[in-house]
Amino acid sequence: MENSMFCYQCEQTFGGKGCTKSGVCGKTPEIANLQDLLIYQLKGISCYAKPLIEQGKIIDKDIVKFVENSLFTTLTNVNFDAEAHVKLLVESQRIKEILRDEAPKAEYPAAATYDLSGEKEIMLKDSVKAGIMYDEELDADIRSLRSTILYGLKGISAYGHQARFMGYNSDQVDQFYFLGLEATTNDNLSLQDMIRFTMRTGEMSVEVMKILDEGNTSKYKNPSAHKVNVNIKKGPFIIVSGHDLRDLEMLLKQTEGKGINIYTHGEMLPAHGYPELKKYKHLVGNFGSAWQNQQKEFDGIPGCILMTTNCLMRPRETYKDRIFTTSVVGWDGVKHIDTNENGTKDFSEIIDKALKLGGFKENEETKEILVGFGHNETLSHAGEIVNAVKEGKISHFFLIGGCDGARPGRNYYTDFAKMLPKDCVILTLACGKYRFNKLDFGTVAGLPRLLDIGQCNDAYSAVRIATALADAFDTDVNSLPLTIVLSWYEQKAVADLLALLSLGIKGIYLGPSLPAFLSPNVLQYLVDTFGIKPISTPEEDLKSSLKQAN
Ligand code: SF4
Ligand code: SF3
Repeated sequence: MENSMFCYQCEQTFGGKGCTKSGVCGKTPEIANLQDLLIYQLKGISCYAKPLIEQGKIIDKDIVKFVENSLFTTLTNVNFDAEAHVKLLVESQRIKEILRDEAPKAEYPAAATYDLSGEKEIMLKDSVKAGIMYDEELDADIRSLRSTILYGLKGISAYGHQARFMGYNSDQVDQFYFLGLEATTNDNLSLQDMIRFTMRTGEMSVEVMKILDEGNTSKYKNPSAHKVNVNIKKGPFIIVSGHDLRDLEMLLKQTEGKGINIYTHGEMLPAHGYPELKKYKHLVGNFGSAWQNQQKEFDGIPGCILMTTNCLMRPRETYKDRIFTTSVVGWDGVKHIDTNENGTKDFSEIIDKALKLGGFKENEETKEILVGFGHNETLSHAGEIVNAVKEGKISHFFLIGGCDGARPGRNYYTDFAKMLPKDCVILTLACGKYRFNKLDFGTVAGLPRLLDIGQCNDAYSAVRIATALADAFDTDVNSLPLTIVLSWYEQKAVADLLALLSLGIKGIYLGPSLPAFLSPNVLQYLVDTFGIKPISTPEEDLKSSLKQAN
């Protein structure tokens, strides 16, 4: 038993069905099983929290934070450190007991009444009953919706964590962690109830992205167009990966005047658009490409890497001593930078290491790409865009966004972008953009044809842009000449997809493959209700999206 596991939460799941011996992502059965048990504990905590919320009680923010951090810890490519999981598990029992004492006396599900042992061996044994497939009798569609809600919540927790670190949160979302988790263990809920909870998860995803946008744009001001060098510069350096802008800001402050160049990596690229971040002269450029190439790109580099969120892959020995993690990210044996009591971080160790490593020896020729087209910047061109559409200069908008990944089928997104007629505008977000963001798409009606909206959480920005355009054309988002082509990999993309569905957005193309956790009936429901289309070939999908618009 100890060497078996079951996980099907991400797109690269083994055989398109489930990882059972070890994770394709590098997750061991030990980590996978500890994660199952941690989720089980969160469900138990939520069973006690729910009646308290119904009585009008506000759940302590430290408990909310714990649930949020724990959910985020179990998101794909975040934490691979067994000890970090054991610590969270021990804390989960303490919290469960507090809420158990406060909650009204009643019958509670097994996840609530279960008491965790403090020993890892017993935790691992007990984790069997926390497995996704443990209850063989469970209706396949209910299991599917429970998983969908849980993965949506994981995505939400990542955004919630990022916002909270800046001092922003939504009480509604905070409460929903408990209500959503409780729903995933509540045998009395019907399929209809579960569908309602799934849509509610989407609404909460919109809400958390909105709060995060508020945090990012109030702290770092609205992104504006900015050219970013994607080649390297001579000198010591630190590469910052992940999504967390506040980590980047703290590091920029602490490296000022020290002769260290800071590069963004992966999902940190949009940081260059924010005025309060791009003002730092030593934020010199963007390094590498999307997450799945990190082992090759970081191999033996003469500098350091800071991972602020996902996606972390198994570090090769050639850079294991120079990659650092922070927040909920972790890998057994990799240096972790903790948060101080006052919420700040001390980056001196990574700074010293970067200086010691000496950095790149030569400058490469500058090559620039354009970022910074969040809702504010893009909509500052709304008048021109609307006129260009009316004059027939722009025929169609394509939002090609989402996660990147390792599978060869992902060339679809490159081919698709390349194939678009010259009078089409491409909006993009999240790390899937690396499939085409270094290509030159030129301009249309005086505007760049490729507009980089930002990170995956900036799906909120995309929604703002689409809604504003719909208003300008006096129509609704579904009637715009707009096609959404989503690539998914991990659970933030699940949260993003649910967000779009909860807003009633129809006809989304989804790929590169469909989630293994969608049962045939649940998938059919999504197809029937929202017209979700699995991607086929770029030629076919382009033809049908342009045809539909005419
Ligand atoms: Fe497999 Fe993805 Fe789960 Fe990793 S996160 S174990 S790759 S399904
Ligand atoms: Fe990428 Fe991991 Fe999803 Fe924010 S960094 S999108 S995959």
